[in-house]
Amino acid sequence: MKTRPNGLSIYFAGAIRGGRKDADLYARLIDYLGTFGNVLTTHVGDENLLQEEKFLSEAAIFERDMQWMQAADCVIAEVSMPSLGVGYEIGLAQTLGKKILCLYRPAHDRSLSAMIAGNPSLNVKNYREIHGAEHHIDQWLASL
Ligand code: 6K6
Repeated sequence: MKTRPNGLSIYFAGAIRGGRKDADLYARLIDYLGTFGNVLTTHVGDENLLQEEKFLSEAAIFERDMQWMQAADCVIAEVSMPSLGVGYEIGLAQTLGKKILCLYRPAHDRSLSAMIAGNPSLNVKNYREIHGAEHHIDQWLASL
């Protein structure tokens, strides 16, 4: 976990069991977010850490993630790869009153769940490549 005194605590959500095709993208977004504050969930982009986490029980993973969610100032979710866990985290973040940014890459072979795309409490931003996502992050964080 990166630490930066007085920075934002950022909960980054991305698919794990939902599929790891975007893991490199998550890692790059997490690095970028680290320039704004503390990313609590760096493991989402880190394959080696995920190997280590195989030794944690599922209950311990859930409990730790719930504590990080409570502590987070904001939640940024990459939602292009459908994931039960990410959907759960977004719903919980909304219940807890967190600020939430969802980043989505449209593609011809998928469409974003209406539970996310149609939710007026979420900020959903479409992008094509990472610089577009970074631009959305800049603008959204500046507006908090
Ligand atoms: C390692 C190998 C198998 O499982 C692990 C460790 N698993 C997890 N560790 C930390 N966070 C997790 C883990 N599984 C899910 N999450 C949380 O749910 C993350 O914060 C992700 O944002 C989200 C991914 O959910 P799935 O349903 O795609 O796994």
